[in-house]
Amino acid sequence: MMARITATSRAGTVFLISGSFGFCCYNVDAADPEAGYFARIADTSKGFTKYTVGPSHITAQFVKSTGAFVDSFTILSNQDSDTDGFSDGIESYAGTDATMACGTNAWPPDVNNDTFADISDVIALTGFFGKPVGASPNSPVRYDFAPTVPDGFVDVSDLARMVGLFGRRC
Ligand SMILES: [Ca+2]
Ligand SMILES: [Ca+2]
Ligand SMILES: [Ca+2]
Repeated sequence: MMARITATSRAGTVFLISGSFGFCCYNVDAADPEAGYFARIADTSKGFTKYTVGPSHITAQFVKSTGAFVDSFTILSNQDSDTDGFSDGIESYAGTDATMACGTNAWPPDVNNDTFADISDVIALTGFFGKPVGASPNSPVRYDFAPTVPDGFVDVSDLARMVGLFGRRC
């Protein structure tokens, strides 16, 4: 069983119940007066929650062993220490340096590290377009730097953010 209460930034505490073993599963009563407090809930899957923790973010992903339930969320810092337009949280998540605005793995849209956001970066990103973050052939996390809380996919929000900076130098 897996249940989660809101993960909206600054919305308060996140409660996560993740059943890893034992008898599966007690039925969830959707009419229960407390059911509405849960952002995601399921009574059909067993599994565990994998946490990925960086200096300015935490990502939690439900890894199922039975059933089909899918859930993940990220909590991150909105501070931007190097004032490069990308929060420490996004940089922590994507693996760029949150204290360096320019250079190797320093500015999220400059995926080829040549200090420009240009067509080479767009081509590199479109190579993973539509893919979730994960092991090959999925996308490296480096390409998932949008929206404000990255969503685990390389899609139009990442491309739009990159194209919005097209031609700029970090
Ligand atoms: Ca930054
Ligand atoms: Ca570049
Ligand atoms: Ca994304």
